[in-house]
Amino acid sequence: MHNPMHNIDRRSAIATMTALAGAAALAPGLLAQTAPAAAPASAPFTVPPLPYAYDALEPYIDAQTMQIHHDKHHQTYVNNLNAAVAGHPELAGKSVNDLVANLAALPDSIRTAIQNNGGGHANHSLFWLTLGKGTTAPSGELAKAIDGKFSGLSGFQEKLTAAALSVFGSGWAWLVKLPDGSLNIETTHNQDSPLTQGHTPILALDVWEHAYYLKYQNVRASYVKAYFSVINWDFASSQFAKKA
Ligand code: MN3
Repeated sequence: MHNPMHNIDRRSAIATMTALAGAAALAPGLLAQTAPAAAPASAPFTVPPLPYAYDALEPYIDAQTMQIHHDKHHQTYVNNLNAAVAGHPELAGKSVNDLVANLAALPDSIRTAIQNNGGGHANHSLFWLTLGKGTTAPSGELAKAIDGKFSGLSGFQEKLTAAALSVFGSGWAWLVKLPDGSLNIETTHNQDSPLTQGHTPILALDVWEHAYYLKYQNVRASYVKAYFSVINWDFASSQFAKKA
């Protein structure tokens, strides 16, 4: 079921962001005078709207999990990230991916906060995009690369599953593109991002318990199995095709 309220909220949120972005580009001083509550300089980061309804991934990922995960967990990372960069005008204008890719360049006092909360924002923003229903297989260069590296989709599934189940505690399993253009499967702990290692995420699999506990409880393996039914291969294929 499509929730019309959700769409209206999303449209108006997009319209507001677009208007603010346009106003900021044209007259940043004016924006600060006229719309301080909507876009305070101290809160540059926002949670991107889900590109589908909360229940779009049912029955594999349930609507309640999606709603709490997106609206509460992701929002908390964004709030904490905004708090971390407040008072650091030298970081203004940097994207979250920039921040996470260059942790070593950050002030000591906020590096860990950016690692955890910038990572949380970057990782979840990508996670939502890598999910979807309707595309069943990788295409183009990604399809060839998966065949070459993993001897096909089932080999890939086996390897990503093993990686996801190997994460002790909270973390992520990833399909990434390495700087030499090849594919790799890796894991990160907590909210660490492959971007910090210079790797480009192609697929993101959140294995924190908050990603699956309501529906799957302690059985991470069932959630990981279900994940393979809701991979947005169109997105993954386009992500792989992007220049590093
Ligand atoms: Mn999560």
